[in-house]
Amino acid sequence: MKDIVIACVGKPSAGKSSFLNAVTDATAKVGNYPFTTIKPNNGIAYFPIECPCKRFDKTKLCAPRYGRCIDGKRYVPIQILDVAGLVPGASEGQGLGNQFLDDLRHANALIHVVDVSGTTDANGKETVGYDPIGDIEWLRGEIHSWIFGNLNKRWSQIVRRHVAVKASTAETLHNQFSGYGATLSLVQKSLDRSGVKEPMDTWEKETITKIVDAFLEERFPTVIALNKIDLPDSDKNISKIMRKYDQNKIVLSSALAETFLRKLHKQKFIQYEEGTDNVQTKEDLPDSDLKPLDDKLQNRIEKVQDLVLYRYGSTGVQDVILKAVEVLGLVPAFPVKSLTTFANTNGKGVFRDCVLIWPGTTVLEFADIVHPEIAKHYLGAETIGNRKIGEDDVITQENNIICFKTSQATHSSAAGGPANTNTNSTSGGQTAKK
Ligand SMILES: Nc1nc2c(ncn2[C@@H]2O[C@H](COP(=O)(O)OP(=O)(O)O)[C@@H](O)[C@H]2O)c(=O)[nH]1
Ligand SMILES: [Mg+2]
Repeated sequence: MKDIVIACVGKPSAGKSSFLNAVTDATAKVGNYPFTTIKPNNGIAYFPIECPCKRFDKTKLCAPRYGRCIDGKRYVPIQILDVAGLVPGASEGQGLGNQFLDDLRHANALIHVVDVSGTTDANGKETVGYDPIGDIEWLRGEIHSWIFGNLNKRWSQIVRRHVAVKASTAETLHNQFSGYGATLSLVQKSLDRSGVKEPMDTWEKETITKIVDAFLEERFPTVIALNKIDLPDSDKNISKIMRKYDQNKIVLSSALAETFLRKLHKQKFIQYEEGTDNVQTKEDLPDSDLKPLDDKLQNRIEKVQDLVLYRYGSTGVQDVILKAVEVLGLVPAFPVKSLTTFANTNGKGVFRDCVLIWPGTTVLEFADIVHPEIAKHYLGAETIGNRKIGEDDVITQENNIICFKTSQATHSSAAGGPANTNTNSTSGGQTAKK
């Protein structure tokens, strides 16, 4: 079992920490999360999805074990990691060097925070008129050099062993890449993507480069957050970058604006709905308990509205999280005890659990994610309308509310309460595995 981890990377002063603070300090009061280890540079962000409680007219009963649900909008927690210390030359040991790169092993996807305003240079020092377009290539290149270097320096040994043990290319590469958290199937996908078919002992440096390229694509799906859009030069830099890169992977953001708005919301100066341009003050809501604004604060809010909210529709910070989960293709799945009440064993509310699972996860694999005991005693599974689903069926948005039948009582924590009947269905934890 593995938590979903999204890592914020980028040069110094791009806004990684600000971004992390902005997304993790949710105005939504959500205290609980399922993750086992929360390191100091970790935070929890909330990924909004449509909760099935709405569709089944049960919003009032919806009681997520983790995160929360507001009128059918469900906020599912995911881990965000602030990875500091990447400077030009990191792969050659500059700055924190490999220590930074080692952090990446835990990440499922990357958010590359780019200072699009041109006010910081390649090393993050203050400047004017810097062209940030190179920063995008640079980060990719830095990670590439790190992985390529590790492979290249032992290449002759790797090949000798490969030939001696008659391993497949994927097996040998898996040995080399498992340290980066890669499964055999991911390595196979990278190989397919690279198009390389020649035997390994004929590979040139260019072939290895190609392999590492493909591996990076598979292993580190990346969303580019063009940050600091509130600053004057951002506009022209944005259009330049948009022309060159896949617009599907680019999101515009202002971490500063988001932090500001969330703070004012918390202090009851404004009503602010995250992910929207919807800001309301005492003037808009005279009967509310909002505090009145002085001129200075009023001006600052108007500036954020003019420079960010009205121009871009939102601060973009929540869109970055949405996009990161989207590139991973994660599917929300709901293990339930009953397909009529959607409750779990102890009866405390409905749709208690929502698990983000990898695309391609089968019903039986999901059973194991929810609890290994369920997979062990697995008899079958059903979805809405008591429709039977096969153990090898892939879970999609269409069959993601699942009731498992087991041959004997599963562990009480797996069942969400004491399990003492012969045929058991189960709901449980909040982790996914790849
Ligand atoms: N104008 C503006 N400044 C920002 C934004 N995000 C971060 N900053 C500022 O950029 C500087 C560096 O931010 P920080 O989060 O520490 O960067 P990190 O080194 O990547 O973690 C700080 O002074 C932030 O206030 C933004 O969206 N707009
Ligand atoms: Mg920082």
